[in-house]
Amino acid sequence: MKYLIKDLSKLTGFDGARIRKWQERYRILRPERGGNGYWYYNNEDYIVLQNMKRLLDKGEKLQSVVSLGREYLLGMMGADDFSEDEMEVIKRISRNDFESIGQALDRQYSSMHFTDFVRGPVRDTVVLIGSAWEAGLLSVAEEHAVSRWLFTYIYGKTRELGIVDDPVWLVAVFPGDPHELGALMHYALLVAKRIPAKYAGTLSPEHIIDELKRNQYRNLSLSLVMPQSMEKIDSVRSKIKERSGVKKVLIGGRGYRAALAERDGEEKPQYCEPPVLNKRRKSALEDIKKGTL
Ligand code: B12
Repeated sequence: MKYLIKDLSKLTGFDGARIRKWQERYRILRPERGGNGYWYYNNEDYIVLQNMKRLLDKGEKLQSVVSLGREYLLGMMGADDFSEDEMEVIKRISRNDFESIGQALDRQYSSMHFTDFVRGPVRDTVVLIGSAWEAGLLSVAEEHAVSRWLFTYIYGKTRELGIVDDPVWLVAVFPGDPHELGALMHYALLVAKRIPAKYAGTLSPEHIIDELKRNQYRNLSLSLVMPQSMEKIDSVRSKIKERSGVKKVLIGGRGYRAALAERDGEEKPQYCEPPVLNKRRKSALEDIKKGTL
């Protein structure tokens, strides 16, 4: 994945001028220059900035943080961040052994309600996949394979609740957001409430509008995980509402919660808390404090 400086700025909250200054002064980012003159940053640059942000948010001084260097900042999240059980799941993913993950999930499902199952073990698995990928413990191919498997697993369990005819509620991913599993979980929770819903996945606004016009939908849910401005959210919502005639367009997910918090002037929610407290990060902080770095 390639990012422009404005993407990185949106994702990390650092403004573009600051990112460029750090790039030139500290050489901790390694963007490539495109033929059009734009700088293209990669996922590692994003992780470096994300980890810098974590340390700066904790009150560390910029000089101490940049003195850690690119490699250190990149490696701040690693196997140490995950519990033994989580590492076991990650190893199984790497071996393509999805069956045993499914069996473990099934065992948990057998002792709880579907809703708690989705909000608990299923959610934990989704977050684990994302965190392991971000930590570099899963390759892109492994993440794709397991996300696809998990999709089928959740969809299958939802269908077991019974097929509801004549859907009145459409569920889609907020256009442009790459996180599909959050939308699927929302769909699963609607079906658990016996709401006749249909899962549409990732669609452009035009295709969402076409689908809404073709059927008797009353509501549309859009699931938003990435941060997005309230202006953009409102414009997508009103465009779809006006052109499709659907009664209600609901937006939800962590990206929407963040937009609401920003609009109301609240502190942005903290993202991506590591699964367990990071030992290496803890020792990095101690080293900074002792001045031994
Ligand atoms: C899983 C995950 C991934 C998976 C996605 C798998 C998939 N196919 O869905 C993968 C690994 C592919 C991924 C990729 C990326 N991700 Co990601 N990802 C995550 C992770 C771990 C979970 C997000 C998620 O799926 N949440 C869904 C559920 C669990 O939560 P939810 O949104 O609140 O939804 C619930 C409810 O709100 C409700 N709900 C959902 N929708 C709706 C709608 C309505 C109307 C209602 C009422 C309710 C409702 O139902 C759900 C169940 O209760 C988060 C970090 C985290 N800890 O959350 C990062 C995170 C969202 N990702 C992030 C980013 C940046 C990315 C990338 C762009 C790059 C990167 N380095 O990570 C790439 C995109 C790649 C691409 N292709 O473009 C960032 C966003 C940064 C930010 N500032 O917010 C996060 C926060 C991680 C971080 N670095 O801090 N990611």
